[in-house]
Amino acid sequence: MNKPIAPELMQAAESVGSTGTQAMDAYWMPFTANRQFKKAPRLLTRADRMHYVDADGRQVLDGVAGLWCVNAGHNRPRIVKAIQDQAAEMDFAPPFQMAHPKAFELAERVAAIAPAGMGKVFFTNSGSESVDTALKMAIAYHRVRGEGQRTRLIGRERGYHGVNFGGISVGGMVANRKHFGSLLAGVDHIRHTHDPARNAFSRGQPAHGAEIADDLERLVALHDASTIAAVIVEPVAGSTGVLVPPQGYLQRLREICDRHGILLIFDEVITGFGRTGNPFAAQTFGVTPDMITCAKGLTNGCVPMGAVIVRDAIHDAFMSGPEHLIEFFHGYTYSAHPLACAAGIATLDTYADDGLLTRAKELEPYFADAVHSLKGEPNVIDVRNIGLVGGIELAPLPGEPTKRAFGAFLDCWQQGVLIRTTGDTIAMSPPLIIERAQIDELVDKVRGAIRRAA
Ligand code: PXG
Ligand code: PLP
Repeated sequence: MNKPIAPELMQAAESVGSTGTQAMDAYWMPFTANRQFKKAPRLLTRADRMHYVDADGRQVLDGVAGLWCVNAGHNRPRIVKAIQDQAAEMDFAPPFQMAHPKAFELAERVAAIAPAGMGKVFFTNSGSESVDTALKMAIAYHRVRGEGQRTRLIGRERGYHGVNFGGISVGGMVANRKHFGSLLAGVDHIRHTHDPARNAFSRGQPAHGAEIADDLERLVALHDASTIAAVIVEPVAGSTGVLVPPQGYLQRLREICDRHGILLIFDEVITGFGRTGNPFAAQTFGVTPDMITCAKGLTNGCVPMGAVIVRDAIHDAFMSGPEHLIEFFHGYTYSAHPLACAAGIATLDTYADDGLLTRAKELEPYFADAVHSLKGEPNVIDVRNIGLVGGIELAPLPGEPTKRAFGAFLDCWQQGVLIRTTGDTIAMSPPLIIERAQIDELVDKVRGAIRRAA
C-alpha cells in the first residue's frame, strides 16, 4: 500500500525552493532551538503515505507519524476530499447554542470505538485543551454532586499533559514547568514507573512495578481522599521516553481510585487511535478510566482537533439543573469545527477500511524484534516497546545530556529517516500503515546512527 512518491510530486517539491531564499526571522518556532535550527533548517514540503519530501526534494521515511499523529499515513485521499468538500460546503458553524450534523456524527463514531460505558464526547482543538477540559470537568463533576471540596488534582512524575496551565501543573517534566511560576494550586504527583534496574530491555509490559501504584495511597493519607478530584496518567508515557506500564499497575491504580471515589483520567493523546493495537490503550490494558483525553490521531493530524471521552454517568451528573441553563461553562470557539469533524469522520472511515485500529497488534512482534535487535549496540542502555511504539534509551554523553540522542536524530535525518528524541531516548512511532521492510529500514538507519554517535 506504500508506493514511492510520484515523480510529479517530487518535481513540485523541488520547485518549492530550498532553504536559501525564505526569510526566517518572524516565525518563533515551538519547542525548537530556534537559532540553531535557522542556521541549518530542516524543511518539509510534501508528504504521501509513509514519506515526507524535504525542501531539497529528498524522500524521508516518517518514523514518528509526523508527531505521533498521522496514524493512517499522509495524504490519504478520503480525508483530503472530505476536508476539501467541507471547506466548500460550510466553513464554520458556532458551537455554542448551535451545532452542525457532523459534530453529532463524529461524536457517535468516537463513542462507538471507546470502551463500553464511555459514550459522551466533548470536542477541543488539541491534546493540551483536552487535558485542561478534563481537569475542569472532574472538579465540576464533584461539585454538581455536592462534593465541591474535591478539587485536588494528581498527576505523575515524568508525565506529559500538554502545555496549558492545567497540563503543566499535573505534568511531571521539569523543563516544561520550571519557567512558568507557581502553576495551579492544589496539585500533587505520584511516582513515575520507570525502573531500569529491574525492567531494562523488557518486551512489552515490564514485570516489576505494579506496587508503584500504591504511591497514590501515600497522597490519600497526606491530603485525604475527600479533597482529591482526579488522577491523570498516560497509559504509556510518550514524551518522557516511552514508559510502558508495569503489569498490573493500571489495574491497581483503578482499584485505588475506586476505593476513594477519585476519578481516573487516561491521557491517550498518543496512545489513542490504534497505536497500541486497539482503538485505545484502555482496551489494550483492560482498564477502563472515567475519562479519556485524545487528539492527534482523531483527525490523522490533518486538522487540529482533540476530544474528552467521558463515562455516561459523569455527563449525566451534569444534566440535573433546570433544562434552560448551560450545564458546563466551558468550550472553545473552534470546538467541533466543521473541517475537523469532516476530517475526523473520514479518518475513522480510513482506519476502518484499512483495519488500522488493530494493525499494531499484528505488527507488534515484528516491530518488537526489530527494536530489541538494537540491544548490544553502543550506549544502548534500554529498549522499550508496546504496539507500534519503540523507545531506545542511550547513555548520555558525560555532562551533556540529550546531545547523543539529538546527534542520532540529525544523523537519521541525513539518512532520510525522521525520528523523535526526548532526553537521550529515541522514540519511534511510525504510521500504522508501515510495511515490514520499512520497519527494517527505519531500525537499520537508527542502528547506523547509534553506532556513529558512539
Ligand atoms: N497529552 C499527551 C499524553 C501528549 O502526548 C499532549 C497531551 C498535548 O497535545 P497537543 O496537541 O496540545 O500538543 C500530548 C502531545 C514528543 C511530543 O515528541 C509529544 C507531544 C507533543 C509534542 C511532542 O514526544 N504530545
Ligand atoms: N480571548 C478573547 C478576547 C476571546 O474573545 C476568546 C474567544 O471568544 C478567547 C480568548 C478564546 O478563544 P478560543 O475560543 O479560540 O479558545
